[in-house]
Amino acid sequence: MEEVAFTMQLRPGVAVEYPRRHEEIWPELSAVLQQAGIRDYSIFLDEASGKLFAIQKRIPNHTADELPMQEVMQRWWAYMADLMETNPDNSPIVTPLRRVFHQS
Ligand code: RM4
Repeated sequence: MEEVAFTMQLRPGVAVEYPRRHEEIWPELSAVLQQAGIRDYSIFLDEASGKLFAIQKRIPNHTADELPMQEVMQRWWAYMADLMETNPDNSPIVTPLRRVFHQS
């Protein structure tokens, strides 16, 4: 399985609200992520900087590239836009990370 990692950025002062909203993640969003082939998805927070580190696995032939077209994804991004640095379409600004070490 492919594994990808990326960063996103929180706005100041939302380090309590961001995890709170994810504790109540919408079941329909979880289902869409699952259907797109995303597995083992974690997001970590660097409290000092508000930087989010996300890591996820993607099954072969995943459709993660089609997630931005999904209505529930767009609705979640609009809901989260007050907490995150975003693009004009409300999607979070994502910086892909390059793997520089791995040990299995
Ligand atoms: C994040 C952000 C990501 C989404 C996760 C579930 O806050 O919106 O795009 O994949 O939530």
